[in-house]
This record gives sequence, C-alpha cells and structure tokens, in this order.
Amino acid sequence: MTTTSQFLAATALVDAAAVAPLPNSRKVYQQGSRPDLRVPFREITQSDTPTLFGGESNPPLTVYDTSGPYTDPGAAIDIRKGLPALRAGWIQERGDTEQLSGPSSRHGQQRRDDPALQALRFELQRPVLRAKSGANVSQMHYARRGIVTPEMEFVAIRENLRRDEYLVALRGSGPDGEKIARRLLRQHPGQSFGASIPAQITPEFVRDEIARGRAIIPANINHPEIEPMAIGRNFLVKINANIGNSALGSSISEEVEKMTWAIRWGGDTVMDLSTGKNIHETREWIVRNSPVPIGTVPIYQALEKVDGKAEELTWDIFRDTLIEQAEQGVDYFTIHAGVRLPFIPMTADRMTGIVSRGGSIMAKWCLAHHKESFLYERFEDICEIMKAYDVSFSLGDGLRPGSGYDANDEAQLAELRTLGELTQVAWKHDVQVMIEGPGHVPMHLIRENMELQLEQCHEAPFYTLGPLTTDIAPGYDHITSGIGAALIGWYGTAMLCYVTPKEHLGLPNKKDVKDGIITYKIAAHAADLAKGHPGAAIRDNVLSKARFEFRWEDQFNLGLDPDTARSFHDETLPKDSMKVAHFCSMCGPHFCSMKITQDVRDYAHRQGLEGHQALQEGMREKAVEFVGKGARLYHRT
Ligand code: IRN
Ligand code: FE2
Repeated sequence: MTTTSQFLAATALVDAAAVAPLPNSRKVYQQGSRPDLRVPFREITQSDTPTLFGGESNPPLTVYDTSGPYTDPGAAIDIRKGLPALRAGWIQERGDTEQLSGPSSRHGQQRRDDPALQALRFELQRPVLRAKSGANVSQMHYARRGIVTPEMEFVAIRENLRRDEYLVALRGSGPDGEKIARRLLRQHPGQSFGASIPAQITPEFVRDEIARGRAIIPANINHPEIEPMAIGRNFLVKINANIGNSALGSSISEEVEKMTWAIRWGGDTVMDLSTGKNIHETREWIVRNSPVPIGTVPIYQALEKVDGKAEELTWDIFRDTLIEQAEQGVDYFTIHAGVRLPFIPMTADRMTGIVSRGGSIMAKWCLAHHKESFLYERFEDICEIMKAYDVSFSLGDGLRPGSGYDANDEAQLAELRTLGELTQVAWKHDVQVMIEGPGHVPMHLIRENMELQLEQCHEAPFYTLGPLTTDIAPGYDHITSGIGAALIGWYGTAMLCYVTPKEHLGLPNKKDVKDGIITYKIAAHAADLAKGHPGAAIRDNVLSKARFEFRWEDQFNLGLDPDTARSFHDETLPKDSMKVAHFCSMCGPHFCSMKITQDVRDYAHRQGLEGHQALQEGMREKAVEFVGKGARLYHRT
C-alpha cells in the first residue's frame, strides 16, 4: 500500500514517456476569432532530402492532435494543480452560471474531513459551477438559439486540419509545387451512406449540426480544461479509450498516466470506468488533468454506494451520484435507460445473455422489484441535471449482443427503439445525446444495425463498441473488433469505443491501451477515407510519397506509431546509414519493387521514351536482370 504522500511524490509530474512530443513533431496553434481561442495541431517536419518529382522540399504536415498541453514542451504541467482552465472565460461570459460554495454532493460533505483523502482532492481549490436557476447551459441549447459558441468555432477550426495552409505551403515548395499539391490533395471520391461533409467546416455548420442533434460537443461547465471536440457523422470519426481500475488492480497515478498515454496516441475521449477504491478521487485527478472529454457510467459508483447490491439501488442514490459527478466535470454519462422490464425476458434464449455491466445491474434491479427501471421512469429528472451542467447523454446499450449468435436480436432492437424515444425526450430539454451500440455483430449484419440506428434514433450520433466481427480470437479482439469498427464507421458511426487485446481476458495494461488505440485510429481513418472526408487522404499521400522516395525517417514519423515502425526497421537494418538506403530487408537491395520502378522511370527518361512504351521497355530490361540474378519474386503490398 502506498500512503497519500508517497502517491503525491510519485505523481508530481507525469511519466516522461507518456508526455514527450512525438518524433520530429511540434505543437502549433491556430488562432481563432479571439485571443483566448487557440486550436492545437501537431506539425510533423519532413527531411530536406531531394525528392523525385523535382527539386522541391517537403513541407511539414499538420495533423489533428488530441494530446493537449502534455506534448507542448513550453507548458509546465504539475498534475497536482491540473491543467489551465482554457474555457473558464467563455463559460463565465455567458453569464448563465453560478458558483457553488463547494461540492453539494453527499460524498463531498461526508468525506471532506478525512485528512488522507483531502490531500488527494481538487475541489477545495476550484470553483464548482451550476446553471443559474432556470438556465440551460448545453451547447445544444445555445445552438438552437442561433448562438455560435467559442466551443463550436474551436471544433470547426480543428476539423479542417489546416488544409488551406498546407496547400499554400506545397505550392510554395518549389518549381513543381502546383503539380505536387494537386497530387497530394487528390483522393478517391467516397461513398458516404448519407453523411454530407462540407469541403470547409464552418462554425455555423457546427452550430447547425449540434442544433439538429446530429453531433454533440461534450463539454461540462465544470471541465473548463478541455479542448472542445465534436462527435457526429459529418465530422472526423472519433475514438474513445476506456481506462479505470477495478477492485483488483491499478492505482490512481496509474489511471492518470493511462489517460495521458491514451491521448498521446490519439484517444479523442476517455472513459473512466473505475469501480474499485477511491473512485471519486481517481476521477477528480483524471478530470482535472484531461484535455479531452471524460465519460463515466454513474451506475457503477452508485452500486459501490450500496455495497454491490443492485436491488438496493434507489433513484435518490443515483441522482446524488449524477450530481456528484456532474460537479466534478464529467462530460458524458452512459445511462442504461433503455433496459426496460418487459425487455429482460427477451434475453432468455440468448447464447450470452446480458453482457453489459450497467445493463445487468439494471436488469437485476428490475427483476428484484418487478418494476420498471427508475432510469426510464425518471428520465426527465435526469435531463434536468444534464442541462444544468451540460453533461451529454451516452444512452447505454445494456442489451447489446455479447456474441455473433445474439446479434440484431429482439432484445437489442427493442432497446434501440427505446433509446430513440428517449433521444426525443432529451432533445425536448435541449440535452445533447449519443447512442451506444454493439458489441458482437458479424460483418453482414453491421449495415442493417447502422441503418436502424439512424432511423430510430433520429440521426443522433452512434457510438459503438467495436463491433467484434467474430468470436473465435480471444487475445486478438482489437482486430476482430477493429474490422467491425472500420465498417460501421464507414456506414456512419461517429465514435468508436476501442477494444484492447485483453478484451474478455483481463484489465488492459499500457501496451494494450496503445495497441487498442492504434487499432482504432486505423479503423477511424479508414472510415474517413471511405466516406470521402475532404482532406482525409492527404496524410496517406504524403506518407506514400515519403515511402516511395525512401525517406525512411519521414515514413516512420508520418505514421500513427513512429516508435514501432522505427524499431521494426532497426531490427534488421539498425545502422543510421540504412535510414537513407533505397531498399529494406524485406526484399533486399536487388528486388525492391519501388527501387525497380524508379530505375524503370530513369531508364525511360534516358531513352526518351514515353509512357506505356517506356514501362514495357524498362520491364523487359528488368526481367532479364532478374532472371540473371536468380530472382524469386516476393509478393508484397
Ligand atoms: C460503447 C458502446 N457500447 C458500449 N460502450 C461502452 O462500454 C461504454 O461507453 C462504456 O465505456 C462501456 C459500458 O459498458 P457496460 O456497462 O454497458 O458494460
Ligand atoms: Fe464481448
């Protein structure tokens, strides 16, 4: 057991590896319409190696950045103090909030005197806000009244990926700048399944999407530290990383570090699913240090309060838990209000029953009392709390299938319809909503699931857990689910909840968290490409050009995980000189297809041949060379 003071000493600063800037990268900010609106991006510098297409240089590429101030060497971060309150001024200016003297929750009052816990707490140093009586502080409420908030403008700038700036840089990069720009910006038209992403995302577009309920900006007024982001199918596909201790393992400092680690690799939101000890304190540390929205499942903590006895849960305990967490600044709540009493028997013939933790807690409560769920019956009361802090709903899929066998069954679809009904209740209160989805769904049933969600939940953003496309690969469920995530993202899911390799097997460690995130970044980006998100292909094109030009360092650095790419290359060619070589160890110096293509082009150039003819001539010459060397052709991608 570590004592409080040991804990504090150990966590004064976050683990350096979790917060160091990524290689060849620096933080850049784009100024919005006001001085306190600075939108962060990551700029990846490329080498000056002369390139194939002429003498032009390779301008740095700017990418979306979720890592917050952690990767900015200029920002001095002390996690005991938390991050700067970036949005504090925006919230205050709106004049619709009031400051409470301290946390009003029972938890706060009961435990304030505990000296050990006091040292772990932040509330004592920060204001706790609530909407003034009668006010509604949700982004949806502002949007519907025609107000473009700084949060919306922030999101608009972020989603455009500084494409215009990159175009200008490319054009100025050398004599062939214009040609290169056209090449690097080219992408295949997408198939969007009804999503319509404009070429330029404006603050007004963001406002309109929020007003219609087609997107949300999770942004609790008690989480002023966040850099706002949007979840909606007309924006970049987002990913969520789950962290959290259980009764069995992991400490507060580890959880904070997992959060910084998760956002370093691209987590757009983080859910704290802690269920063990010091649940309140763990969350406070995470929220105060998180630049991304934090989600929770409040029923987990409510269950702790009744010592794990689901049947002893009451509305009062649940309501107090919601208020406690809303005052801490949690940005979205998973609430399993669609698990209704009449739906529970529908799970009787399932292969895997109810696999959702929250869903099973509510099912147990409903059966024990033989009563309708208090989450369903009190839904409007919950909305009142949500709009007083701007907490977004993530309506839980408590009846999601836990196996391909159970996919798209009666119970799942009955719940989905109910979530659609509740969406309209929430929207009546101008409360932001997204809808959680499965789970385990074989590929051929995924599209149907997405279409039903859009129709029945009135286009509220879908947020799915995978889905896992097959059940036969425990240990590899980041892959079984990454496949489903890519597909459902393409069809229109707005956010993908990651699954790590430890799914079904144990609590993920740091490596699992990273593997889950990279897998989901791949799925999300593949979906952006397929949807035809304007500008999605730039990074692919820039990386492909670096690859073709044997700029190894640039290839590593432009990728999602430069460290792994570099270490794989080092395994066989560790020397620095090999980072400029025109081949790698996969095919060796003589059989590199890209080297050969370049030789072919050079040959054509020398011979003064044109196009097709050149290619044929070159290939003939190469073929002779190959056979001469006893070539075996390797298939490669
Ligand atoms: C996402 C979509 N469907 C479920 N999720 C996530 O699963 C949800 O956001 C939360 O992180 C977790 C909740 O699990 P239970 O309580 O439904 O098992
Ligand atoms: Fe599962």
